[in-house]
Amino acid sequence: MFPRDFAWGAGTAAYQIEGGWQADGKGPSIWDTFCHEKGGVFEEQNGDVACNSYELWDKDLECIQQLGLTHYRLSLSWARLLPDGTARQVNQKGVQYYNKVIDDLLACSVSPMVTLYHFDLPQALQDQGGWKSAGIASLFDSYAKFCFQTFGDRVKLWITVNEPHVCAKLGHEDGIHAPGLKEPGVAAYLVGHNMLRAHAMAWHSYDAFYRPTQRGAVSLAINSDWFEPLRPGRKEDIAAAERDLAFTLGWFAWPLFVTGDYPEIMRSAIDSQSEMFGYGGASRLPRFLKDEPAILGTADFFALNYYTLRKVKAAGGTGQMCLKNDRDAEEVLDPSWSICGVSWLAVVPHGLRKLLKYIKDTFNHPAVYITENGFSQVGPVQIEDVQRCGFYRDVISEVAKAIGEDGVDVRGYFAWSLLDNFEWADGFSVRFGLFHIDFSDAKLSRTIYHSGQEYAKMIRKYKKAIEMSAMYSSSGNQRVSKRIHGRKCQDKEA
Ligand code: PNW
Repeated sequence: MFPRDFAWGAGTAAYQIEGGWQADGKGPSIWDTFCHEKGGVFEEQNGDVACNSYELWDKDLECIQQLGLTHYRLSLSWARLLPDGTARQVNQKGVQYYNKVIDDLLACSVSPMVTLYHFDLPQALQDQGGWKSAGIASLFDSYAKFCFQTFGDRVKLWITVNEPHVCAKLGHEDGIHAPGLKEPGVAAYLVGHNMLRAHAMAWHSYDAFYRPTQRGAVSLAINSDWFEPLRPGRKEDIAAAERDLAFTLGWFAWPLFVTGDYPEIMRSAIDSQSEMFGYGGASRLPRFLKDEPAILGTADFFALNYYTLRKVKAAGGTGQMCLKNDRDAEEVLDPSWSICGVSWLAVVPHGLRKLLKYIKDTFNHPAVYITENGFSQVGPVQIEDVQRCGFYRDVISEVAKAIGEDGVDVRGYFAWSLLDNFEWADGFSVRFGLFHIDFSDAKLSRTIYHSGQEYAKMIRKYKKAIEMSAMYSSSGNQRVSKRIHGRKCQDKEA
């Protein structure tokens, strides 16, 4: 079912694994600040050391090889490369670190997929207004150009921003992610807007200056659940599920793939709520300006982070002007689904197939990379993680069906995550890794989970099948060429 050149990957993010938060001239990021101010993270934990991948990269590479990955998704720490966020000062030690990572991967025939921004804004830029300020887009563009220039000779798959929805909402509405702002109903839309503008500027820069020689592809990673009406016969539940999808996937996918603007359902819901609350002035959902770089068409592929499916019913206002109120949808977990680890993560692999089909039909059959999907563990560590083995088997078979039966152009699958790591506000209490790390042990040794072995087995099986088909077709080719040759000889003889 899986096409030749299918990407079998796993992902990580800089702040979640690297540690070395002050090493060799790295500047502070908003996650350093957020964790060091008490109260935001489980048991006051932080990513100061995390998996110490800054020093233990060789060990990570061994894990990658043990799985047999063809691709590895990592993110660059902006503040490790440009300590104050601007290209005025480049931290060469940071450049060296990522050069080594990229070169080592390529030497092992593993292709890097590189995310430029995975939640860790340089603190110096937050101090100037961060993602809420319009000027962030050109600062991001300069950083992106620096990265394309420095690493783009070897990196062919780029993600500009990871999960703008999560940064916007958790970081600026709920205040449970860095920078910890609680400005309901307003800041998140502004942040999402500036992330799209920043992404589009970087894409246009790549397109104009780097694509001609580097020939890579650039996208933005959108996280979305699949949403279904709780009571499929009820109009209000159907409408609530549509709204939920528009406010999650549509928020970013519509501008990139459909109209260059936000979904109409989203704008009208926000504007009618503004009116209800007597919020004057411009729409809380900003507008894209005509004289700025176009947003439409600035994704070379669809990058999807999928975790779960949610059943949705009409909610009926929260009484406050906020995102939840604008969405007006209540999400319910089906009691028959098992929950894995974190409360929001129900195990529903078939939701991925449905979402993939929706993406194919709605966004004009794009090439899709599933840039994150995974299953977490909480509580006593189980190296023999039977349930997670089953999860990976099931979800990958759903991807196979999406490709084989629904004709979705899926180009790759990245398990989240290579390693147990710093799971943001949940600290180290939630484990997503294919490799276990004992964070209380100074060596931080990596031990493969059974699910890691299961994933490796699936990758081996795929590689074997590709090898066999190559052998078959090359022996076929030999026969064909012999035949041609034979005919030529006969022709000559004739
Ligand atoms: C994604 N939520 O984030 C991120 O890209 C990863 O860094 C993270 O480790 C992974 O998913 C697992 O959580 C999310 O609360 C963080 O709904 C929080 C949520 C969803 C995604």
